[in-house]
Amino acid sequence: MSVERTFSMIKPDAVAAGQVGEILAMIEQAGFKIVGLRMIRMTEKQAQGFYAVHREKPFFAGLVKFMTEGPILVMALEREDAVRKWREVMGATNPANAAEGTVRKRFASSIERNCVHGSDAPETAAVELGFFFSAADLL
Ligand code: IDP
Ligand code: MG
Repeated sequence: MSVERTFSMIKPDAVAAGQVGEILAMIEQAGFKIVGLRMIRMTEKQAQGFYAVHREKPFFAGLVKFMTEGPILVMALEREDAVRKWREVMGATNPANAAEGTVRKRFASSIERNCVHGSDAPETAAVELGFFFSAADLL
């Protein structure tokens, strides 16, 4: 397995709750190098575009409202097997199913307000990194 990059976000719930520092520490302790990081506030259009794959889901409108309610951190993370490893460190979508010691087990309050995002495959990571970072940002 070679070094790869994945896309990650710290969502509005965790930023508002002051959990950024602890989540970044968990990321670094898991062996990731943070190779890109910005704080932004997504517009409704950006959130709809980013989550377009979920547009037919019953939770789509609520998800867009949540993801635009406040600032977020967008990040590019690098390590061996980064996509799979960051999904493992994040924990399951629903914190009720998340393993002990995962970010979502520690900080998420619901299946919607689950504090972090991670790409689900290398192909998705490439698209999601490109959504928020230009190639020159991530040399
Ligand atoms: P993931 O973030 O673990 O990849 P996805 O299924 O891709 O999970 O869903 C994207 C995001 O949509 C989740 O992280 C969560 O914020 C929200 N979400 C997913 N399923 C539900 C649901 O059943 N109700 C409300 N929100 C949901
Ligand atoms: Mg997903």
